[in-house]
Amino acid sequence: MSNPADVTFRWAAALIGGLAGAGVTRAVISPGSRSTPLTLAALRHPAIACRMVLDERVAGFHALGLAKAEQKPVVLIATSGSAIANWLPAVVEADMARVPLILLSADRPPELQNCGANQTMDQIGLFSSHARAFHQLPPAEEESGWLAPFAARAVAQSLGPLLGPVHINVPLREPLVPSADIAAPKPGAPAAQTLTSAPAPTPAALDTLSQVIAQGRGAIVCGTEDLGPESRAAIFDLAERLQVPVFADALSGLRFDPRAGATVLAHPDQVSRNAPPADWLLRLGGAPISRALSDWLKKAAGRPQIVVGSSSRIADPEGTATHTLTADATALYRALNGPPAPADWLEQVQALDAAATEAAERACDEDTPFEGTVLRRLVRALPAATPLVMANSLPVRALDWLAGRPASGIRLFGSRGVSGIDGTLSAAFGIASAFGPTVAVIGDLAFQHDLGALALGADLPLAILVLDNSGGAIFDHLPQTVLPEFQEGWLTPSTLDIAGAARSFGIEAETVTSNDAAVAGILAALKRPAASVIRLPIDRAASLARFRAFFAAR
Ligand SMILES: Cc1ncc(C[n+]2csc(CCOP(=O)(O)OP(=O)(O)O)c2C)c(N)n1
Repeated sequence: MSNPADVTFRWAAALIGGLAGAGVTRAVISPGSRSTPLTLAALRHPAIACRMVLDERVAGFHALGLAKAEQKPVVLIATSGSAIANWLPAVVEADMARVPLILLSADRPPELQNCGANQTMDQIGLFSSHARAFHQLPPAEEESGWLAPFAARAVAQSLGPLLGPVHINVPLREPLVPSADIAAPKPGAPAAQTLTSAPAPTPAALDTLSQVIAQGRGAIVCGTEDLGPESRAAIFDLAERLQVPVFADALSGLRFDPRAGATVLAHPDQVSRNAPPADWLLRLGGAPISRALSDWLKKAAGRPQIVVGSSSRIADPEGTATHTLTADATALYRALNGPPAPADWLEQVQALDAAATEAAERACDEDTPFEGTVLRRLVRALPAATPLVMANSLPVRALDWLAGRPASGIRLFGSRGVSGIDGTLSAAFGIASAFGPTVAVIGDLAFQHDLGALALGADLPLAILVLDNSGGAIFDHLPQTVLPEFQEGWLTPSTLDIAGAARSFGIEAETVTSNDAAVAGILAALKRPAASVIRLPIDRAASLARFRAFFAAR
């Protein structure tokens, strides 16, 4: 009779081999005892690159960053109990941002459930509606041939029709350590590949939409999703053909694309504060960050607003859509056509954009540390194709307000699924692991929130710029600022020694006192094989005054 630990190992290896056969190449693993067969099978699998990450919350976001960068599912493995509950923040982000993850949770076998066994809880359906599917495996058996096709189906579920996390709960019985001479897992037969693709627009839909965009002064509005280089090219062409402006969120990447022409506004947020409402709107790539832009969409309520998504989740938080469409974006923009808008429309909007550009240059022309200035200069200084990860809160908004349209060819990443300030560094390390030298820009509180991620910094080239404005400076821009309890309840400045904390993880860190020194520090950091932290202290009140002066400029 086979050694039961060997049966369990071969079972886990069949599962991991099935995932590999379906195209999975990365696993992010947190240490634990119950998960031993899964961990060992992944570590010994020839086609799976593994990274061990102690903190499961960090592991979840790290896998999220990797999966976003490589656009394919990444496996998470952890032990039973609270360990896997720490994946939840990354799982909800992956759900809303549509990022494929395979969650392999180790569990106790049925005989140890509901009897007070150590580190045991109900793990069934733990991720609720945030997982595209939940699968409960039986305890290991000799017959494991069905696990490979099962694993391939799980991978397929993570890839569509709506990309996202899939949870597989794996009960594992002791003994957990296989014989020393057990064979290494086989690569696994290649499974059918899952190709993702959105539907092509039907002629009827094209006909309806072409009629909508044939009348008046329209605009294209791109949200925070990066639709990829092909779609971007199709959007540029469409805007040229129709002679309409493109209001593109910074995270969409359109403003950083060297092919962006003069239809792509440099300062869509500022322009939308002053522009008259458009006659029709074509909205794509999710919702934009800018509140002013969202208000501008509301001003055009009642006029045709076409919202396009690549999946059934259509973003229309303003509730002003008149038409929604799920279609392949590139195919749609290539096929749409109509007469050009009246000539004075684009000129009028471009004049507002030129004024906004002048105002932005004025707001950023001195070297006193300021979020806007350092970001405006950074996005122009980074080498083309550098990944730039923007933390939520003020960093991503300051970029949207003041980066302009540098067309520098850098690649933007954000975390706008649920817009948390958590896990930013963990995900940025994932992006650095996939792409090499990467920059992350983050506020002091978001930095503190993800301190544990710094443990990943020893061999991953991440240049971290901390905009240290002594607390949650975003709240200065919100109505809460008038509250007498503002400092205590919202700003919540921290006493963390940011550079010291980084150094305690063995990471090089320095504090700089000018925007240019921060940019130079990041450029130098990009050449190092490990993480570095550059901290730029910023005076909150002065920063707020500069933002306000910019918004007030006409
Ligand atoms: C996980 C999570 N917790 C809380 C919030 C609410 N929140 C939004 S911004 C913010 C402050 C962030 O401060 P910091 O990172 O220093 O950036 P700053 O606004 O100062 O640039 C908080 C607590 C959130 N978005 N996500």
